[in-house]
Amino acid sequence: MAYTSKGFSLTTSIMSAFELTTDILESRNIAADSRCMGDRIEAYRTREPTDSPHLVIQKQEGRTPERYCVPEITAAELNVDRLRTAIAEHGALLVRAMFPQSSVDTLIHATDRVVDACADSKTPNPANTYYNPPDNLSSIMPRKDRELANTRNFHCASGSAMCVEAPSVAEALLQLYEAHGLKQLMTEYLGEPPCLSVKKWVLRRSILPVSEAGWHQDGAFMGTNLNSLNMWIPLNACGAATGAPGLDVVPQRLYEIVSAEGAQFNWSVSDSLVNGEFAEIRPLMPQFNAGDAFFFDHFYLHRTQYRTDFTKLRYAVETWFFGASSFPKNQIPLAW
Ligand SMILES: O=C(O)CCC(=O)C(=O)O
Repeated sequence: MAYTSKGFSLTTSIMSAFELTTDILESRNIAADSRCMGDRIEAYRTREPTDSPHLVIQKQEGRTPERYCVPEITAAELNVDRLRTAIAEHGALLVRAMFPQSSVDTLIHATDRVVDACADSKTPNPANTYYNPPDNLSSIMPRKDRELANTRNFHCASGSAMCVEAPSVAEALLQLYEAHGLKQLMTEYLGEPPCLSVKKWVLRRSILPVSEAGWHQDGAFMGTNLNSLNMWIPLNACGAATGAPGLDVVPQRLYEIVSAEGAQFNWSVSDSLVNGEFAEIRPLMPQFNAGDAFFFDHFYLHRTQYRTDFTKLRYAVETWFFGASSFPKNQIPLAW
């Protein structure tokens, strides 16, 4: 891909030369992967974001979409223009069948193994594909061991785990994303090479019954003077009335962080505010299929789908990408 004064000149072509199988995953060199992940984290230890990033989504005064919805396209239709237009007009884009079932099955198995290994991390275990945290995880956190322990406890309680706990899984995911054209797409979208984040790259397996997680915009704790894109990959059918928790979303492009007044946390938004302020737009609960890719940024208002009668687990991978110079330092960036 060539970078010219007008930006990146090639549109993204989606490739799929590499698919992730458990055999491929388990044949990786776990020591090399752990070193590599450690180096990716180290690359950002002293790096600070620019104070004045060029924001890739600019506020469009007075522009309202024809209808409030979650726009959908197929993987073959995905390119940077479609992505940027959807995020600017609707706040999100749902790409159907981005990843094939073989990779999805491998990731469900990997998520089970990583989440279980993290929950059981006090039991001594030889380093393996599914658990081998890089040595610098504690020292990179601003409050060191305390912050790492809090982050791990938070994940453990919600059935999730940071991808970097299992560097071989993380490296294999990067390979999978690159094979599907996502590194190029993110570079084009963000206007510079992407980085990822230790804290916001998460393997998720829901716990039932689902507890009421607050409506939120990730910008409330990441900051907003940055460029971001989350790719949320459901690994099984979820949302709507599937019986497995998806995401509830407010299908609108927002440019500000909504007030936390009356909410449970200082970064969340109360139910009554969502139902009052966004009554006309009406929150949606889309149906997601295994291997879809749901893109949104730090202004999108959403929550883990909440109802009391879910009967099925939901697996997902959450991966946030940021500009290499416009990242939230508090989420612990790492190089791609
Ligand atoms: O997977 C979930 O339920 C929550 C995901 C989320 O909040 C996010 O990706 O920002």
